[in-house]
Amino acid sequence: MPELAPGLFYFPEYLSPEAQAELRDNVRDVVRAAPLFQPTMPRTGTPFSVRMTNAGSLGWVSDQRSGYRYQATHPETGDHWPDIPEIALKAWDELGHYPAPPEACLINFYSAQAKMGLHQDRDEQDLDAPVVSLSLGDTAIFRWGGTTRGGKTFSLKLHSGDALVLSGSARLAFHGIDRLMPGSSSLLAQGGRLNLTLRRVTVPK
Ligand code: MD3
Ligand code: FE
Repeated sequence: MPELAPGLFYFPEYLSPEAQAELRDNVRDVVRAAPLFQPTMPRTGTPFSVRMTNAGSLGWVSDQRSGYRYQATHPETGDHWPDIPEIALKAWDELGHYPAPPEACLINFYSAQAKMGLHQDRDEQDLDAPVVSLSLGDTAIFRWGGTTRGGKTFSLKLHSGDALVLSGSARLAFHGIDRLMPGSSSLLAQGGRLNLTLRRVTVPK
């Protein structure tokens, strides 16, 4: 199991080409039920360049007024989120090694120009649970560092089908996506990249 840093595990080509195509189609169905929305930053209202949706009992959302949070319903339609795709649940079971199921599957869609600045994921109550990430479509330059801002950082190309597990001290690492490599994958007909992150939000009983 390749550990790139303490708690950061990398599984290149974890999903077969067939599984990638199936998961892509599952995400298309999720997006039909729960359309992509463009989150905005707390206080400033600056929009993210990444569009998002969720599957699961809870989904991550953000807007200027109420900030970052998890909620059971889509911010625009008010509907409950669709179920998490089977392939993603299987990845959590195989890679997460955690005794409770994920509650949220955040789905990020990157167009060719989209990026995500360095940040920590701290909106979950259960910070002992891992995060499992699955990449589909165009290759992205992923960057991560330590648990404080301004330290040394490292980068890694995430290809379609790759999985990452963030656990232990990597769970609170700063991380982001510098840029995409447009045209690097033919999985998504219109190009771009999908990233699914499976998360436990509440502390299991
Ligand atoms: C390291 N997503 O959704 S995935 C995010 O590719 C997010 O869309 C990026 O950062 C993306 O919050 C990176 C890899 C990842 C996901 C969650 C992490 C790395 C992480 C949580 C803690 C530390
Ligand atoms: Fe993140």
